Amino acid sequence: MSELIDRIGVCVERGKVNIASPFPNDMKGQEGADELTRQALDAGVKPDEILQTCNAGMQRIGERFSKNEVFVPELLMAAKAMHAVMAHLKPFFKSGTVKAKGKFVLGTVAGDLHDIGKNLVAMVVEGNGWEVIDLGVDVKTPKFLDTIKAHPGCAVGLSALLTTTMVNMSKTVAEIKSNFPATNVIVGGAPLTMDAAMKMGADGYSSDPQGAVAFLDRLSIGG
Ligand code: B1M
Repeated sequence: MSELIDRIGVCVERGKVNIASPFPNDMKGQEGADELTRQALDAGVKPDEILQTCNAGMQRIGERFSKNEVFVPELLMAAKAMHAVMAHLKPFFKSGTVKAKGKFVLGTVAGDLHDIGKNLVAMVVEGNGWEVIDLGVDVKTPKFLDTIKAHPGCAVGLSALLTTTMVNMSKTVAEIKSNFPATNVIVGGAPLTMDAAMKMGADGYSSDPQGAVAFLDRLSIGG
């Protein structure tokens, strides 16, 4: 079983989406992230375990990208393979929703196109009973402000994966706080830290989706 799980991580790292995918050349004709994830779930592997191996695969491709061993096309294929896995995992993260605890407006900040982590946050938060209004990627401040206005009482989550877009995140947090001081804002994403989040004026920071749920649940019980 552990071999099957490892293979999913390798498929994500190598960008092997499914059996029909001709990329990468040396994996032509082999099953990909799509088929192997289905097999693993059918065999009773926990979705969390699959997610863990995929995150490790993403980590490896990121490190190779940093060393100039692979380039943007390889990152894109890795993201595509990750999406194939997530399509299978989504129902597990979403199950259990009963009645919305509140609204959570979520988006990746301006200039940033990374959405895999943000999508995971959306799934887990939704699965924990919150209505998620996902604004997508490269979300400019006015879009956040308009959405907050349209959904009074909502909480807001901002994601950033680039050190350069943390600057935009900071500006968006400031605008939200200046226009809607009572709105609770949580930030997250690989380059963020609690310290950076507090300096931006955010109310919370989490390094993972579960921490975002904990933050939101504290709000919903008035804590
Ligand atoms: Co980009 N990229 N990328 N990339 N990419 C990184 C982030 C990078 C670290 C790679 C590297 O150099 N090692 C680097 C950033 C360096 C930096 O600024 N510190 C980088 C770069 C430089 C770039 C480009 C500039 C490359 C170029 O064009 N020269 C470019 C920028 C494009 C843009 O955004 N304007 C770029 C492009 C891309 C792709 C489009 C090819 C693709 C994204 C596809 C997509 O998302 N649809 C991509 C990818 C895949 C990556 C890596 C390999 C993987 C990111 C990922 O999905 N991780 C990444 C390297 C790495 O992370 N090791 C890299 C898996 C995901 C589950 O984790 O997103 O961290 P993550 O989310 C986590 C937590 O952070 C947290 O929960 C999630 C689940 O645990 N979290 C939150 C996230 N948001 C949260 C919000 C919360 C709470 C928790 O509350 C609201």
